[in-house]
Amino acid sequence: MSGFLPESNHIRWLDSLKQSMESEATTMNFKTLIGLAIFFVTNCVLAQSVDFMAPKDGAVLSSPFKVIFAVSGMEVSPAGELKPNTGHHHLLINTDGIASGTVIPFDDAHQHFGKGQTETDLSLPPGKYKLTLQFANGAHQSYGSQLSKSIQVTVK
Ligand SMILES: [Cu+2]
Repeated sequence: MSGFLPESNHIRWLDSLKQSMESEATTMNFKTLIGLAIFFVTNCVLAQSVDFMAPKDGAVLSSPFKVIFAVSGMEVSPAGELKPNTGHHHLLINTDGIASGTVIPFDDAHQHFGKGQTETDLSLPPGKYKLTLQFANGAHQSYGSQLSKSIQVTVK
């Protein structure tokens, strides 16, 4: 019988091998989970977006009404200065967001908040409107669709 492990030892060896494989799998899963957690936390912290604090999408309003802007992952700064990760809000009325890098027009459909304002009182005749927030840099160059958000409102 020399050269062979006694049967009980052989089983114990298989068991310990199985256990070490299982614990390795657990370690791998744990590492994957930690990696995913770090990925999501980092992404949330660094995520850049704009949103309307008011009005709500689909709101029915009386004119004038207050529009409140919010931005995440960027700092609000007056126009004129070109600093990374800063910019100012724009409110676009019944028009689409502006492609990244394009200067936002100065007209009735594109209001600039170049002093760094984060809210405004908007007066509009009765009707349905698409309101779009567009964040842009100190030279009014759009940050594109990632920093744009549209809602629909009805003015009574
Ligand atoms: Cu501007």
